[in-house]
Amino acid sequence: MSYARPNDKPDAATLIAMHRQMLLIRRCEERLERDVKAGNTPGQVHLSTGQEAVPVGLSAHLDDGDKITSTHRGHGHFLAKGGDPQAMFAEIYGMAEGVCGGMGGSMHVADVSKGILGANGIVGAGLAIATGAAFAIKLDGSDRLAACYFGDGAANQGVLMECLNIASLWCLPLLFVCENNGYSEFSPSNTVTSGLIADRARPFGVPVRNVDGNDVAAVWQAALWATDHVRAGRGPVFLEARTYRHSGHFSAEPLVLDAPYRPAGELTEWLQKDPLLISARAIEAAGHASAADLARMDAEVTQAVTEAAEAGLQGTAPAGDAAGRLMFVDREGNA
Ligand SMILES: Cc1ncc(C[n+]2csc(CCOP(=O)(O)OP(=O)(O)O)c2C)c(N)n1
Repeated sequence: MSYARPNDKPDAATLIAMHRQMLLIRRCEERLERDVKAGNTPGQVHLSTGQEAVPVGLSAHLDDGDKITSTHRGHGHFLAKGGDPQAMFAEIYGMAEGVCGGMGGSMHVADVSKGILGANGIVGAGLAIATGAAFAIKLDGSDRLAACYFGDGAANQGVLMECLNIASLWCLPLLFVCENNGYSEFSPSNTVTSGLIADRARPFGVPVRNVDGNDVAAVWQAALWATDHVRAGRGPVFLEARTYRHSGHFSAEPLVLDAPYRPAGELTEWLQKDPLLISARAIEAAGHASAADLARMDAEVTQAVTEAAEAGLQGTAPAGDAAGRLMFVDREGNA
């Protein structure tokens, strides 16, 4: 029995909503890049500009009851899952009004009420957390699922094998989502990764699909197959989305057009395949909206992002004892 519905395509409203969501992520991260330069953030950020289609195409099939785990490059995962932009900005600025009280910053944005179990600075750690979340869902007997985002670099961590094994054995409702952007920090994948990443799932009997991670409609379609499969109780699936980060690995890196570890012209080539361009072309070609409509949408989103960031900057510094209070609880669980 196949759970694939290859002819199902996102309708006009979904395409437009996904375009808006990708714009939101892009404009938030562009703002963050400027914030780092302006000294508004206590630390650095890892941007996912260019990779927006993956979390947006998947999140269209998720709601607050579904869980995600994220990576060090997690702003897009957070926003696509419905995380609040202002609370994210405040968090990254280190403010008490931040989504984690200003204690986590960019690499730990989390909002459990939205099923966002957190970004994570430890490469591959989200895999095990999502596997645990999927086990909890299974014990609860609900039709929820857990999805773990991880990079091509994380695909070389042993924890991936452990999670594939147990998720398959216990038929867990778990969606593995590899965002293959071709680089692990400053190392091209072909210098650190052997074989094909999706092939790592096959010996465990986990179904695999490769998808163009810059085409949000393609991701939406693959995610429809994946979420149908998982929700039907058929066990885990593995998506490998090929994409590319426009930015450097992190914001401390000089953002030259072609960084020394990238072949000349590679970024320019990928900019022609920008997920926003692909999505805009598809929407316009289908007559769902005009270029002028999309430009208006962009202006609205940009304005909302500016307001969210400025409001975040007006926050207050966390109280001196806040970290201690969040670290320790008494026997009754009170902070
Ligand atoms: C366990 C662990 N090892 C090494 C690092 C250092 N590190 C930070 S990001 C990164 C590369 C991750 O590459 P990938 O998983 O492909 O994600 P991307 O940065 O491309 O999004 C490494 C090795 C780390 N944070 N955690």
